[in-house]
Amino acid sequence: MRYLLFGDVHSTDLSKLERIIDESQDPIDTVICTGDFDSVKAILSYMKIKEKYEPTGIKFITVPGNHDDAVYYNRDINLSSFYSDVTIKDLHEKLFKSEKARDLMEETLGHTKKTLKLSKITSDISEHDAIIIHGALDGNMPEGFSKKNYSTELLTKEYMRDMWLRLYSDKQEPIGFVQDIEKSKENHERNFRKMEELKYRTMLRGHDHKPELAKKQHDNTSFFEPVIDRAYEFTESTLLTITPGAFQNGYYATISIEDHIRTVIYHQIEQTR
Ligand SMILES: [Mn+2]
Repeated sequence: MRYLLFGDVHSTDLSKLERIIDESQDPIDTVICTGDFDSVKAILSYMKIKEKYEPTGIKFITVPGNHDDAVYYNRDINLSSFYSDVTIKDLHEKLFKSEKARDLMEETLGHTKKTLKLSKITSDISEHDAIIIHGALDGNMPEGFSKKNYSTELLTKEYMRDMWLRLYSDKQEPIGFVQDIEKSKENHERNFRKMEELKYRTMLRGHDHKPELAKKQHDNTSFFEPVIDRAYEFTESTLLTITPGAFQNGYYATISIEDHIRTVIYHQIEQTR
């Protein structure tokens, strides 16, 4: 079984997915999207792909991101790092003018996380399931929420945390932002503990735009930036968190499962925006 994982679309046209699906060496069985579409155009390009490939037997799984929630509910979040001239209100109004795009958002927003029976596909021997989520089960919430749109009560809701929790953490240094390794490690450890508690062996996620692979083996948590196009193999005793990076920057990942071995490959295509 081969899964295609991508997310953090941020207005990118998704027609390039066609080539990825058509030219994949092993056929793709399931396309998994972790959201953050932003624009109606991006949503409609996704639906076009979905409508083309679903009849061929490819399954599509979509979970929403914090941006999808913000656009749908018109909750203002700072978009300045994404667009110079677009506001959430603009995106919200456009969404509500497109019945088709709004339908997909309503369908996905009803379910903020999904589980996938990765193991049951290749074997009857029970293995832990995978979870698909935009943010994480534990980690750190970004700072600077607008009190008007994000009440304390709303931020403590589980579905909201699922979409906002970050694992990658950074801190400001004189030369700019650098990864806060200690904080990132603590986030990964907390998230893995939650995965163990809920019996998930694999997490497929987005939200953090940098590609990252985190693993927990024999109580030892580590994470790294994967080399593009290199195959990483994991036996069933390893817990995995797979963050493909933003599709906005051309990143996606494929995961293959065979004889209980999960093979993960990170890919990057040209920037599509
Ligand atoms: Mn996000």
